[in-house]
Amino acid sequence: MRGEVSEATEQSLGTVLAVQANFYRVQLDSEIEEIRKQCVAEHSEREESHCCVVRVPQVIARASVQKLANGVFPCTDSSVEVPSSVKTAVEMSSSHLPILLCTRRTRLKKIGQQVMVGDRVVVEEPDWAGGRGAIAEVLPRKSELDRPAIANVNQILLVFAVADPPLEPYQLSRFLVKAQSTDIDVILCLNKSDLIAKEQQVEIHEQLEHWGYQPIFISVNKSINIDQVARKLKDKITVIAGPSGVGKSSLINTLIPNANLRVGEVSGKLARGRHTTRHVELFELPSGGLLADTPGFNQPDLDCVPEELASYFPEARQRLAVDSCRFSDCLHRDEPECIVRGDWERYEHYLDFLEEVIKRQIQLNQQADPESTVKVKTKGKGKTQYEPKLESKKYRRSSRRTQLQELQQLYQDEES
Ligand SMILES: Nc1nc2c(ncn2[C@@H]2O[C@H](COP(=O)(O)OP(=O)(O)O)[C@@H](O)[C@H]2O)c(=O)[nH]1
Ligand SMILES: [Mg+2]
Ligand SMILES: [Zn+2]
Repeated sequence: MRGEVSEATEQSLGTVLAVQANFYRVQLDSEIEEIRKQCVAEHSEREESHCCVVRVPQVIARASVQKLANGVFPCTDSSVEVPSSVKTAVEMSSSHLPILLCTRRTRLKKIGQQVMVGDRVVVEEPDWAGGRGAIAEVLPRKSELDRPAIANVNQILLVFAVADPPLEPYQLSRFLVKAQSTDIDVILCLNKSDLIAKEQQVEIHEQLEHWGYQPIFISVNKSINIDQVARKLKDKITVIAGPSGVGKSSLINTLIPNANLRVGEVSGKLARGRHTTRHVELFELPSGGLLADTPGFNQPDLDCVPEELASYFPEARQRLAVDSCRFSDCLHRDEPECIVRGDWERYEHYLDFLEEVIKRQIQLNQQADPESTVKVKTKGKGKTQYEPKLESKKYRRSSRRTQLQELQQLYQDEES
């Protein structure tokens, strides 16, 4: 993406790593050397020792510390007030890319433009000295996941264990279907391969090949095939998913030594709690690329429409690619001349999941009656969505709080 950065207007492109209060941690695309030069130019009249207090995360690649040591690099003497809950240190990522703590331009707030983790953004007026910047624009998203809320994810790394906890085909199937329904590429990793015999591994491999997948057998403990996984993650945004206890945190800690995730922690219950905000963060892989954890969900909800379910099974997709059922809206149960129904291993899973998504749709339809608070909205590709109904504006009196907020906004706009 280098070259897109316009020097004249002092704009840089970057990726949002985390959202904390009203601040966004943005990793810039440009490398340290380019920015260092700029920093030297800006601060040449000042004493090096006064100008720059190099503050880097405790664990950082040695090479980049040395690079920083002989240069003039970020100092932290900015006058911008930052809440103490927000990290203020100017950070350098392990991949040598600078990170700025950014605010969102008022213009973006006005047009209701949200900034998500994973968003590609234009950062204006970077203040290299203070490590701050302002997000002026959000580039169009290539994809958008909602749980976790991350934009532009390239792939899902699905992690299961071959033992401890035992590999449950039905649960694996559910995660695979859920992942496939996002339209994002899926990589399947089977951890703890140190716990089973080679013959057992071959057996599982064959089974999953029939499902249409090529699993990578790994062991975090014995460092088996970790390099292979690392290569697949290079320069991509990856979300890691899977049930708890399979070794996701262990894997992230191995791939990113400064992530320091707690191993053996059951985060499922807390993360599902109503009032706990789910903290989403992209961790930087030392050789480039970003990785996010999804704190425990063991039973992902299947929320697709019944007609689409079959397309999330490679086995069914294969059949549908070469032939078609008699009815175009076939749900592949007991319809005549159905080419999907058959003796493939996961057909039973398909039927179970189908029942589940049909039940869910009936529930939604019932809610969609005139008395209810949701309305049906038809989207592109014939998709049906249900959205909360809003009362028409003219009958709604704005609350005092809203009035106050509008006033405050007015003042802020005046100031900026
Ligand atoms: N035998 C074995 N145990 C592992 C391996 N990787 C992780 N574990 C153990 O599995 C347990 C759960 O790991 P954790 O990373 O917390 O799993 P998470 O819930 O998916 O994040 C811990 O006790 C780890 O030490 C492995 O490759 N082999
Ligand atoms: Mg974990
Ligand atoms: Zn059919």
